[in-house]
Amino acid sequence: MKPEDFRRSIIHEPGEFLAILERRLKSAGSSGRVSARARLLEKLSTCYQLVDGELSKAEAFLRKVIEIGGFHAELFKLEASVEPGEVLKRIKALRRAAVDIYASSRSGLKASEGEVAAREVFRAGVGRLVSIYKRNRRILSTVRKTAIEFSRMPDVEGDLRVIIAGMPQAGKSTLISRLTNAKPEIGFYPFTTKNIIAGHLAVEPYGRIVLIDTPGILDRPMSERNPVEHRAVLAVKHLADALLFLIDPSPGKYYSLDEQLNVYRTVQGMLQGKPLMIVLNKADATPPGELEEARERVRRETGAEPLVVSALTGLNLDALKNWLVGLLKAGTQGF
Ligand SMILES: Nc1nc2c(ncn2[C@@H]2O[C@H](COP(=O)(O)OP(=O)(O)OP(=O)(O)O)[C@@H](O)[C@H]2O)c(=O)[nH]1
Ligand SMILES: [Mg+2]
Repeated sequence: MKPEDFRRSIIHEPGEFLAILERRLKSAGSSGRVSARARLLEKLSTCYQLVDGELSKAEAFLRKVIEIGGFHAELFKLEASVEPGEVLKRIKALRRAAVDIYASSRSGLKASEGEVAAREVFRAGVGRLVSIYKRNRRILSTVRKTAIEFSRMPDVEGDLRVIIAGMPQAGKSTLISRLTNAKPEIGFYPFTTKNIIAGHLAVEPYGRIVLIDTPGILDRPMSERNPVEHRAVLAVKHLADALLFLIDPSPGKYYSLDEQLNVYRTVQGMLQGKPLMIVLNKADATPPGELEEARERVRRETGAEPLVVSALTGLNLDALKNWLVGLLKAGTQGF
């Protein structure tokens, strides 16, 4: 997926589009000494071209979303509450309706007798074209919003995509900023990160690891999740080749170990057996006894050996990096 592909298919905000249409209708057909009928024909054509141009952009966007599928298709559905395929069908139907209105108004205009009759046909044609657009402004507005969101998404192409997941405030953004060139916002409050963020790690000669920072995921059913959490869930489901699950065992943690392990199980269930590492972060801020207790608890409940690190001080980040590089090498050799 290339974010710039989406940039090209951003349609206008509906209010803005209608203002452009109004302006263009005023100026169309006003040059030269042509007949009133020719002027109206030109205005009608301008109106059709503008409406169809906007709809065709929306159509191109939806085709792209459907073609890419996965992450983008689900994110679209989340924003629009309707499948992209359904919206595409609707847009195609609108384009067919627009061309029919244009064709019939055009021949009506040509066949009309006198200026009054011609204006009547013209007004009806323009009115119907504009109302096609107006009646669908809600969904067009959503199409625009989603195209903007997709165009701003980071490039996540690489040889190994690693998602950093965990509950809010586990230290995900701190970790990605330590391991890559990414500069995410790091805050002291949950949901500091609202969108997915990518950082790249070039490992010569094996290739490029893409780390993806995600918003926090709370311990609750999917139906109660907010749109920000959904972005993280979709990234886990569709973008992960491997995953780092961050747990905060420190006394200052926002969420209990129970809650964090519940979210771990949810995330693990979505990964379909892909490589996963549990990372106990904030070792610098956790007393040794509590750290050991947490490590033991993770082992017991997950059967996995967690890696103890501090994203803040850099403790053990080399070991973490080595694990990632190992995965990259294994993947590169496997193909
Ligand atoms: N002591 C200590 N603090 C850390 C460590 N890693 C992160 N923090 C702090 O924890 C807080 C949250 O860090 P972030 O990296 O923003 O956490 P996040 O998981 O991205 O948070 P959300 O975006 O809200 O989900 C910040 O105040 C960080 O400075 C660590 O290893 N040790
Ligand atoms: Mg964050």
